[in-house]
Amino acid sequence: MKPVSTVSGVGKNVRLRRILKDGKAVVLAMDHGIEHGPKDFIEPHLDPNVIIDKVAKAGVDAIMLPRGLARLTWESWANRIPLIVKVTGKTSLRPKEGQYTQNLIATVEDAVALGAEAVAATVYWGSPEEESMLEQFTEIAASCEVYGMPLLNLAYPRGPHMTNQNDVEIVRYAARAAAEVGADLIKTYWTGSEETFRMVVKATPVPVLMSGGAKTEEPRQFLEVTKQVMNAGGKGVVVGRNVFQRENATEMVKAIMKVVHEDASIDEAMKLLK
Ligand code: FBP
Repeated sequence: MKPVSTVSGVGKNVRLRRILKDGKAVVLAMDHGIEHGPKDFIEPHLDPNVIIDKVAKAGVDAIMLPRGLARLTWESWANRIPLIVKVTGKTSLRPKEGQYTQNLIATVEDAVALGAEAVAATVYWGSPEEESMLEQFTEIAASCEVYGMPLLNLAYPRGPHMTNQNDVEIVRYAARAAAEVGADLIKTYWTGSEETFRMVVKATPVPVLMSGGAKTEEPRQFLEVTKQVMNAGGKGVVVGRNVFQRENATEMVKAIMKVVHEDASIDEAMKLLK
């Protein structure tokens, strides 16, 4: 007997396929204006429309924005790049004690209203605020089920007691837990090697994307990590600073796309940056 699909289940699949067309994706993350402040952007990229246009030209698979930024920039991304609305956030201006949680800054309904293809929400797994973050995530997940909206969890292990948040056992615990509470996609930390990242992927029954991290000194270093993520069975990357802190953001995205979608060698991908 053919399995029966729910209407919202179909909606999730349709939207997911608009992002992960071949099962893989390169997503531009640009919530840094909230999370870190404008200091994260190089001068020519202070205008978000400039960077959105540059990554659209490279054919990036999706863009992750907070609600307000999505609203202000819609003419740059509409009909060019699938939108993921990040519905949780915090600033780095808060006191230290407040850094272990994120607040709701948009709703799933906002994402629907904006024409988004997915919603993203952070959980700081293991944080002193994990309890309330999980309640928040559960409510977001429930709304996503209603609207057929795929849900990406930024699965970030974090807490004052954590000495190494990139430790494979901690990262794979967070990624696995995220899948178990209903995430359709996971974005999590690089664990330092292909071998350990494979352990994360194996333990996680939904696609795992690597979270970019601070800009590497050379573009090649980021491409090398991306290559290892893909070799480990990862389904792509969600990257911010490694793209928008470089003037040649279009070429950088093209190079990352080449590794993710075409299994290109680093040398081949580097040719796009020459
Ligand atoms: P990057 O590729 O620049 O690391 O972006 C990923 C991201 O999760 C952003 O979505 C977010 O703004 C930032 O990192 C948060 O970083 P952190 O929590 O380490 O301050």
